Amino acid sequence: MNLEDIKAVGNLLAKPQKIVIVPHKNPDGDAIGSTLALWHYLKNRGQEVRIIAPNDFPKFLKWMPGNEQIMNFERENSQSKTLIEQATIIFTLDFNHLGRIGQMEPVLKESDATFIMIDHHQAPSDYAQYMYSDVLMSSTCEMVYNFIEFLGDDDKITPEMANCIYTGIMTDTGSFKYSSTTSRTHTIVAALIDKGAENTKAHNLVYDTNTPTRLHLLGCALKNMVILKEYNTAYITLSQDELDTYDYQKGDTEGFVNYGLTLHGICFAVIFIENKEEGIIKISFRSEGNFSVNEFARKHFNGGGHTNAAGGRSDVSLQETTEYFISLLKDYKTQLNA
Ligand SMILES: [Mn+2]
Repeated sequence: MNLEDIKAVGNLLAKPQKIVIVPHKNPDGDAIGSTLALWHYLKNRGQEVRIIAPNDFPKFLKWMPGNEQIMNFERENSQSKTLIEQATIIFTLDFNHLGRIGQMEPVLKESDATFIMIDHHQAPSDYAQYMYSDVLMSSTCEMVYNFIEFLGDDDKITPEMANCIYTGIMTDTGSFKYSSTTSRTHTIVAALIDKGAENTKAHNLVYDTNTPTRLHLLGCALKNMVILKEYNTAYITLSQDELDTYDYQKGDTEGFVNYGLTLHGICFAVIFIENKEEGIIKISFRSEGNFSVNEFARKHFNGGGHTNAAGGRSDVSLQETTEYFISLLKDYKTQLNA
């Protein structure tokens, strides 16, 4: 964000506004952490502010301070619409394309509010008047920390905000191990602990919350894993029947895709998850090194994301989807063996 924009946003926030903060659909730790931290910050500045999420989010995130204030657009539809219609400022966090918010898209498109984007994904679209977009950032949470610092308010970061920002950085960096983790990330994390972030508690509450059925579902996923050695690729499938057998709850498959990358020599890992209700196959892509899953997902599976982590979808059956996927790999053989 350039100085001029920071000044302009600072001036906007100096006046009373009606603010709505929006994370992407199926919000993750970074989306919930960043929207909550910003919510606390703006509320403490005396602003009228609400977070409206496109849909529900996993239980292991429902301990973060203020989470009970998050509105669910699916469940509280008319109230959400009214708040968006009345908003003078809309912050969009952890996404950069209105297609990422599902049924909220047409409602946001109608709004005359000033849009402010804070996000670290590639190829932002141009709906926002003020854009803080940086693909080199570990997480939107790290950017919210910077944003508050830009406004000269890092001394106003409360323990509540510190816990939310810490959690989002932790989840988006795979506990500080992905290549997007910089010395600056660690400097911010150190500052957050000084400001009251409870690091051990955040880890326990997010990662040590398995249910027996989730571990059994993981077992099923790992058993289904197919390893394509010639492409250094591993993929997992989960059918709706399998999800039902293990009493699938929202968020249960989070992180499953990463297991493929723990295999020696594998640099491309994918999970295909059948969703009968939506009639789609949800896909997550992960890679190590230079192979861009963002480009792969954009080109073939109506998705996108980052170089090493992206999502996509398919409208054909699980079997047709994996067959199509395998047929694509031929063209990437050199890249995947680099
Ligand atoms: Mn993120």
